Amino acid sequence: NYYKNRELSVILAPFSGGQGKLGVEKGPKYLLKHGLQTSIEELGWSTELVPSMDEAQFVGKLKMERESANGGSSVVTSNVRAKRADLVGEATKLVYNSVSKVVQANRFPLTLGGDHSIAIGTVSAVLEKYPDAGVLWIDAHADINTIETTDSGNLHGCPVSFLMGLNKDIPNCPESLKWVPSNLSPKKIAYIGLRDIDLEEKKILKDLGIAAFSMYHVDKFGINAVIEMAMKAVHPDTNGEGPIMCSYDVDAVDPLYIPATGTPVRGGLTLREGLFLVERLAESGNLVALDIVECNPDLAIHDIHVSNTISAGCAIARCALGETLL
Ligand code: 5AB
Ligand code: MN
Ligand code: MN
Ligand code: MN
Repeated sequence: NYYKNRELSVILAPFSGGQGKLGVEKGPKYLLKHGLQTSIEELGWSTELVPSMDEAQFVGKLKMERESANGGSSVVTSNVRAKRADLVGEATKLVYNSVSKVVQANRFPLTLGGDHSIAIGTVSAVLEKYPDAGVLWIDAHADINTIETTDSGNLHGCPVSFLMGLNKDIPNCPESLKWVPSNLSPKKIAYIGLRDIDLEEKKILKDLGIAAFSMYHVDKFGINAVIEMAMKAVHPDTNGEGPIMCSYDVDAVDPLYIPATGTPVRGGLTLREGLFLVERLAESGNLVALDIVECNPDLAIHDIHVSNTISAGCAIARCALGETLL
């Protein structure tokens, strides 16, 4: 069991530059306001808060960037298609620094996003501490677009390609992201929840032989079989045993339960399936790190959408940390 001393750091990653909708930077604040830290302490963890970056500073930069784009004078700041790569590089490096300190001190990093680009920082820091760790990417999307294949240019759709170093040989790969150690092997990631994959992403998943469990597999085999197949896929020699990091995009869960998110896709996990996944990881005793990303309270149409989304986000954290284990 990797976290028997039950010391945890809540790392705040209030960054929204990996996509175009403001509001996702408010995720950490809302999750904390809902009592996340106290409820984790009630589960027997000692906790601390780690603010990895200055939220207002990044929001300011994003707004400036938007105005200059609207002004039309300097629309093209670089000749790559990745949007705001400078800010994403800066923010993810800050997240990386915070997560590195936390894992090196043998504490459990719970990182609250922000958009999913921040996983560039979390996963690379966790893999430096646990080189053998498998990554479970819970998401409706594969997030493996390269800077060449991305249609939207949004880097929250690209973190896995950076973690694997797939952009290294592409000319004009943004300087700002060259710090990424790219220490994730295609053999060490498994997806659960997929249902909106771009055509070129599909080709990458196939070519690299990546374990990808879509909603089709969840329906066909059931969520317990899928999580066990995923654990075995990342730890084939030890029958699924070994350190696991979970990067949890809340859009994996159906928007019926989690509506306030930037890229909702219908036909997702039920709330129970979404919680069972992390309960199963808690039970395994192998979980070494967790991200919860893409809660955007500003996208809610009704107040009830905010509380549904935020309470589900908190429940994911609590279940992953052992709340429902007897
Ligand atoms: B998320 C899309 N594949 O590249 C793209 O929410 C969506 O972190 C990416 O999973 C969704 O823009 C990114 C169309
Ligand atoms: Mn997603
Ligand atoms: Mn799409
Ligand atoms: Mn994602």
